[in-house]
Amino acid sequence: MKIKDIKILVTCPGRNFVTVKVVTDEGIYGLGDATLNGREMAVATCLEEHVAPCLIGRDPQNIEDIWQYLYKGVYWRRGPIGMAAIAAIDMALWDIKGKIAGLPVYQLLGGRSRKAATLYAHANGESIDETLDNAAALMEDGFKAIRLQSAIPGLPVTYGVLGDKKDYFELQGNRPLPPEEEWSTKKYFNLVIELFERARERLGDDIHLLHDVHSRLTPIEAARLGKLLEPYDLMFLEDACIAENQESYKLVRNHTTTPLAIGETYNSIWDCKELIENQWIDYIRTAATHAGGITGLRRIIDFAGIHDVKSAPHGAPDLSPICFAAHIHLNIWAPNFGIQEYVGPGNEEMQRIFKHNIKVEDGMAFVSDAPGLGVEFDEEAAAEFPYKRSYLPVSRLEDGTMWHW
Ligand code: KDG
Ligand code: MG
Repeated sequence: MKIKDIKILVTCPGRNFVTVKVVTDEGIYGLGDATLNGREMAVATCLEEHVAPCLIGRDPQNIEDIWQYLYKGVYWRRGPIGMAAIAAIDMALWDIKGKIAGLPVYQLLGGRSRKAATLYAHANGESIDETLDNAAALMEDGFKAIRLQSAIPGLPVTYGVLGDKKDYFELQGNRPLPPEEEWSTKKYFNLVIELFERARERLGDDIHLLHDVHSRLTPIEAARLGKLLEPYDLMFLEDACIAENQESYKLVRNHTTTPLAIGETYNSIWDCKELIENQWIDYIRTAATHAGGITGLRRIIDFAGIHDVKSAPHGAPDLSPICFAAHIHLNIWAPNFGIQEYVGPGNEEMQRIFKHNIKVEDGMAFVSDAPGLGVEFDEEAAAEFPYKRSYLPVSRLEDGTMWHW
């Protein structure tokens, strides 16, 4: 079997997605997700110009060798663009292998460790009341774990709470240049403690609660927040501070027993090696799309497992349903799976383009038994929604200083 063609398909059904289709000379094809929010065309060009031409004629069954060829064989190792390109090819090759074997990918990984993957949903709001109303509705829908984010009083807009009331999947197309947002740690602290205090009063003690800081704190501020949130028993506090200096988390860890999660921007095992081997974190949030695909993420999950760190893959709307499917296969297999982030099935246009039958019931995702990843991509429908340049916002302190993303 040989790789005959590699198509790179960019579409914007509300937000941009980069999809790779690897076609073989025997008619079997595989799909992969290469979406890198705000840098979509950089990955698409990398694939088109620098990756695809090197793979034509190779045997798609040699997943490991192709992974190593694209990783070790390149002078410029790692980095989000190169690793997203490797990721998409890798996912497509696992998809092909599953189709050849007539088996779903989780069976190729080693089979089931659980019946389904527990999900955490998002409750966002312009006020604490609105956030808690949304959380209560998600509990009614059967979710057992919910991330709470609420707008910060006194700031014009708060990232991640859908201030413009748009749907998650329609946040793009209206941002041809990066919008600028303000951040105040002082105002945030007042809000976040009250949010969790009132959440426990209203939602009770049985529900798992989570929160994403989006890296806006310094290590000592993160340590203080973790400590102040201890009475509210979070499942985890995510991205409490940046960990370019991985030892920052030693400081946070030494001050709090609130579990810590990080990793959604990481593109290789090296970005989290010290965090994991020193047990400074509890959950690793790396995504298959951004860390070298199923092969890359499987390696991180196994490494995490021997250090009692659980997986909690990133599941934001800028990861396509192909990535979601790859995560569900990994989650069903991984002995140290923790929880999967989930923001819903996507808008109507997305559901027309990406078809799969992963069932979400009672706050859990049930894997599809279709061979491979179990996702179909409608190229004609995708062509109706061309790429639109779009950016995430940037963050500045109230005096104008650029701040951590
Ligand atoms: O591309 C950025 C988003 O994926 C990110 O803002 C979402 O932090 C996020 C999360 O935890 O889903
Ligand atoms: Mg996050």
